[in-house]
Amino acid sequence: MCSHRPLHPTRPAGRDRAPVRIVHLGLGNFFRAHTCWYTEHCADAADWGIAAFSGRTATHVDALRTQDEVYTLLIQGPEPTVETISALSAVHTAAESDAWRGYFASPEVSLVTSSITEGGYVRDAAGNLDLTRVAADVAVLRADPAGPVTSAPGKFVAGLLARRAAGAGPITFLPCDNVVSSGAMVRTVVTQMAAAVDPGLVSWIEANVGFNSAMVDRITPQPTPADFRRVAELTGYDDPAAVVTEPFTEWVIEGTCRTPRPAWETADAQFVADIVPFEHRKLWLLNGSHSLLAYAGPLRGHATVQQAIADPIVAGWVEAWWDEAAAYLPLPETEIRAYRASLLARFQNPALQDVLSRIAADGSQKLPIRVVPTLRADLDHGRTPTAALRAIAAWVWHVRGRSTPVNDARQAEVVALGDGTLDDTVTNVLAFLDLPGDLHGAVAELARDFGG
Ligand code: CS2
Repeated sequence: MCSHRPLHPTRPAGRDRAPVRIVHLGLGNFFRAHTCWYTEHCADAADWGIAAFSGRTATHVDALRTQDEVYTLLIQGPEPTVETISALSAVHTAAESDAWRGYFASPEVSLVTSSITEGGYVRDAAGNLDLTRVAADVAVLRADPAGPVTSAPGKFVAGLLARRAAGAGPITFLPCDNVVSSGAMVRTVVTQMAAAVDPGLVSWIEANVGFNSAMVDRITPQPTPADFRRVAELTGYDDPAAVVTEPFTEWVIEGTCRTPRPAWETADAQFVADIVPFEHRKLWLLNGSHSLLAYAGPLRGHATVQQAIADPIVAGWVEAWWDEAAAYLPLPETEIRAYRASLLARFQNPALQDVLSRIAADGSQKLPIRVVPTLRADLDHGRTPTAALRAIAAWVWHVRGRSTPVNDARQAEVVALGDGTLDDTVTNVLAFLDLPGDLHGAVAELARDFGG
């Protein structure tokens, strides 16, 4: 008897590859749980295909090509459910630069989305493009606009050079990362990269390129072997490109896009005039507590968000952080209460195992936007920001190598912060985060409270 078990997911009937009108950088799990999910579910999905490029590696590209670019999304709610996502029309490795420029040169392509993490935009501490780290790409593009580049700003500018040369018209950037004012941020790095490569491109960008900010939210851990097994049980096939996520999802986009976009509002994305309250609510309450958990949790022996939040001491630290940060959110008390309750339930989701090392990565990029704003606001109001300082104190141990290994966009500098005594590290960390040195005593005491 031969088995009819399919080997992998296949494109569902009626979901042929849609024409590519979105080019995306960063083929990670979050993108496939979030942006692809919204594009899959919008009313005009048949008109909007995504061509996605992996940022650095070729992860998932081969698997996705084998299975018509479709993959399984495992949604871990009270009951697990699976969906086949078919919004990808093409996938490419980071090295396929001709294909990248080809999409930009196509007038059909209207949007550039990205999910490349905070560090992917290659900014310095002041938020400008770090020209020293993109110098090689600048040199390549000056010599040859079709030359191979590796940084995201380099790729964006290579794409725009191709678009200008092809006369393909306006285009819109819509970044999907956890940063503040993401549209303005990308405008800055793209414009600064353009100025370094070809100053004439700057005015072309001003005239032709839109940049929208967005707040994105869907907790998307690394899939575990048990998740892959669950996908196989529920679908009958193996899917090495499967993604695991939670039921909750949110996408809030600021303003109107300069060029056509999918009707994402039909999939419950929100379009708002002012993104800032949404960004602050998410970055401070969700991501801020995530970072606190990521650095403090391992000091109490926890490896996942779910384990850490089940520890009453850690949960108390999270609640204290939420009290502190919520004071600066211009939102009704009831809304904040409901959001906190929903966060707690999301962190407790027993079907997810969100490893803290995932969240601990890139603290240099995350703490300044997740924790430091509340810390400074408290200082300005003459209050002691104990919960924020506890997150910093936990990071002190992290950079000293006591919890999960350091993995940071500014690796060498961050590792060096851990040199010397604990007091030295506290001094280094405060200086690195541009915080007042007179916080030293409070941070050192909180660090010692963790023990060790
Ligand atoms: C996490 C986020 O990686 C991190 O630091 O805080 O990936 C978080 O899971 C998402 O922002 C949730 O939307």
